[in-house]
Amino acid sequence: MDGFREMVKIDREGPLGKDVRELKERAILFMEEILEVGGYFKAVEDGFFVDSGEYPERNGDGIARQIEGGIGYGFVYERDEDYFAPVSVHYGYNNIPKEFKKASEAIGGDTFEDRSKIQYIDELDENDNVNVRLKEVAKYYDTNLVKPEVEWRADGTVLLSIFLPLDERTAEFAAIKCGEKMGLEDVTVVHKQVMHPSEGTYCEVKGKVNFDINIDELVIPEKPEVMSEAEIREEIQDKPMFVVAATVGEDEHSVGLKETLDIKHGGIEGFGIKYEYLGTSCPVEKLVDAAIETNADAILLSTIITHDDVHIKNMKKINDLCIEKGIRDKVMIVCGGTQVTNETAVDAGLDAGFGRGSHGIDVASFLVKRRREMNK
Ligand code: B12
Repeated sequence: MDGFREMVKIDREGPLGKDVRELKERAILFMEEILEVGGYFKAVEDGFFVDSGEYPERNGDGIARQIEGGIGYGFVYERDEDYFAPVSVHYGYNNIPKEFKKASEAIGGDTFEDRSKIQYIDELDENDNVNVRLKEVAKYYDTNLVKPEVEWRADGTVLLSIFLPLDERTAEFAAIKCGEKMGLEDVTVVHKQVMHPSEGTYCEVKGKVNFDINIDELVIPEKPEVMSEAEIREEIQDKPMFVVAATVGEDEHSVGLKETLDIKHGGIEGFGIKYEYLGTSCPVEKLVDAAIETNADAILLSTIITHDDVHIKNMKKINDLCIEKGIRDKVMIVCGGTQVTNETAVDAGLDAGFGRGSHGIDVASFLVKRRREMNK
């Protein structure tokens, strides 16, 4: 490495500083002995490397390899002068004739370039050969049907993660049973790990499903269009926005809301939106009063806990309170949380809901668009 000596310096005060001269001498003597015994390969055969002794001492635990032995021995040939391989990817010397731009031109393209050249080997078994196997899955080629796959087209293979409060051995067989009860075939445990002996075992289970899915029948909600960062910033610069935010009820989970708000986590603050964070376990009444006092454009509430549908109850409650206090048509109400979906929030009377994996830009984009709709 160029300039290595400038980058790395021996600590002259430390043990290496004292030993460096001796180490160099031992290294030179070691290399002299390599030459004496007949060179590098002979030294390997004699177990010079990686003997744990301090040269010239030897502990006899070096990794020895025979010169005339091992896989591949005797099968390495030097290439002829006119060696030429008509392939698309080639490492090392390939004597491509001048008339070709690339080697595979010599055969009009190889099997990577022209798939029709692939010769399937018919195993001569009329019930089990590649054509029969391809026919079985023909309905999954260029159609709307899809089946999970891992090893080959539409093999139905899936992987599941299962945690069981059991010891390793019992968990393995319980996990197989779980897989079978879930309707999987050929169930095996491909990985298991004891989390803590007092907790239990995490298992990864492999199995096969026997169904397929018609993607035409899927009901996929439209993906909301998110504005660009520049567009949002520009709009907020022209027309500032202020929001109040808190986790409500008895909810102490603050991480998700802080991620949504804070500039450091790509939150709405980064687009110029100002906020007042009222903290955790905030009564919805207090949040609504804060919105009135500050003339906020929006209320952002977070509800992670869902026991007894408390998240839906709090969403409905805040909507009702805003109606009661006469500000609902002036203020946007946006809710978020692990179990929150846009549908549950809108059904509860709010403007939008954001669940797991949502980002500050999604929320900022929504707020800007919704404010336009409300003509605020
Ligand atoms: C960290 C954590 C805690 C920490 C919280 C620390 C803190 N300061 O936040 C502590 C240890 C305090 C805690 C306590 C409890 N927890 Co807890 N906790 C978690 C855990 C492991 C991670 C939550 C988290 O931070 N996720 C990361 C963030 C980034 O994701 P997120 O919250 O989903 O937020 C994203 C979106 O949802 C959305 N979002 C969230 N809020 C908002 C708000 C708005 C306005 C918008 C637009 C978007 C938005 O955007 C975020 C970014 O994408 C979850 C399990 C899990 N893996 O989810 C359990 C979990 C949430 N906790 C749970 C439980 C039961 C509890 C306790 C009741 C346990 C107990 N028996 O004491 C207590 C309750 C305390 C209380 N009063 O709230 C359950 C909730 C079950 C349920 N469905 O109700 C969970 C799911 C664990 C479980 N599987 O049982 N917990």
